[in-house]
Amino acid sequence: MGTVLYASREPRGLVNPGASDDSYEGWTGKFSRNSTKDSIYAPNGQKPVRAALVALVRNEDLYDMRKSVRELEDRWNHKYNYPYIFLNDKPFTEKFKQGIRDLTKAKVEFGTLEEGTWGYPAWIDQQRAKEEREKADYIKGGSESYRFMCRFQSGFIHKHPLLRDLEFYWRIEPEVHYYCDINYDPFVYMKKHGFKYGWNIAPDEYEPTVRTLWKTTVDFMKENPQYVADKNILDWVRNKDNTYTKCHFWSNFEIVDLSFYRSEAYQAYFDYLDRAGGFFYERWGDAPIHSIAVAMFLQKSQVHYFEDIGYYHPAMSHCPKGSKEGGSCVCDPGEGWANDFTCAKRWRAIS
Ligand SMILES: Nc1nc2c(ncn2[C@@H]2O[C@H](COP(=O)(O)OP(=O)(O)OP(=O)(O)O)[C@@H](O)[C@H]2O)c(=O)[nH]1
Ligand SMILES: [Mg+2]
Repeated sequence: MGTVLYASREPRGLVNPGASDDSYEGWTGKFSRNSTKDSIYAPNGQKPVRAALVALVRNEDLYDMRKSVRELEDRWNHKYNYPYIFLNDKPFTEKFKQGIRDLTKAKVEFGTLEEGTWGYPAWIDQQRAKEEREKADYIKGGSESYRFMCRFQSGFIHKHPLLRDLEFYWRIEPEVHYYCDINYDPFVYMKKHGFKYGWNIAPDEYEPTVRTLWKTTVDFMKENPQYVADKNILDWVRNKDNTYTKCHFWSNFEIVDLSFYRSEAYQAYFDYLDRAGGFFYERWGDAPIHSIAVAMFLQKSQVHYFEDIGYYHPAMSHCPKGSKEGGSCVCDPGEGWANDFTCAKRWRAIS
């Protein structure tokens, strides 16, 4: 066994139901299960957690998505064979489906979005939305489809029929990298520890995209105090003077107990935001929305920082501490220190 860098925080010998020969040894350890044959992790076997890797994606993202799937398979899923679910606002082409299926022996499902989950709700003033887009001189500011995407990922993805039976999802995106081997089952890890939300990189949001998100959230909390957890994590998103820190978990990587998004509290919050119109009059992202919901409705002990997972999404990366010695990682330990970001430090500082 190699050096176990996270021994104090990570479980040793995590036992999966029905898989007593599968022991967790941290990302530097070896996968000690002897054979996948007939095990719960066989491609068509029932997994210990009802979970899937899920992406909303366009047909034209095929090659960037293939890169992500290839790495996920090589670094992790070839041993675990969790299913994939791909969703699209347009029907997937045969080329897309085959291009993904060629990369994995796990089950892969493809779905299109349900009516009403992509586009404008009736109360949005589309003329005003258009004018706001034309003024928005920030990244993706002029994009209408990006806003549909953020609204869908905030309020509807967990309700899609293909996800209905899932307990957990791991969100994936095109063009990301998984730098290190992952030698355990993060779904089992989350479930065993009662974690509802798992994250990896936490930057701060660009203010012009969320001008009134915090004010709207404060109004929501005033009107719905019953939903706010007693031992919440609001200090991560709220400064002492009640302004917004803009800290958010980067949702292009997130592992989530979907009962959290399906909860009455989360639904009420999404509905409130949707009514306020900021998906269209500003450019509210699903990342700050998920994150504020985590801060309001969960306790710190229900949220896991996957510091051990080396990860890159265009613009930012996280290279785990000790990755040089770890052997399997390909990131440069001198770069990608997202865990030194202000919001990651703030996370560690709050109780
Ligand atoms: N089907 C579909 N998927 C989309 C659309 N827009 C974005 N997506 C997907 O939604 C996810 C997030 O979109 P991205 O464009 O990656 O947004 P981002 O991560 O904020 O920005 P990037 O820096 O460009 O990656 C990705 O998986 C995209 O493939 C769309 O119009 N249709
Ligand atoms: Mg992206």
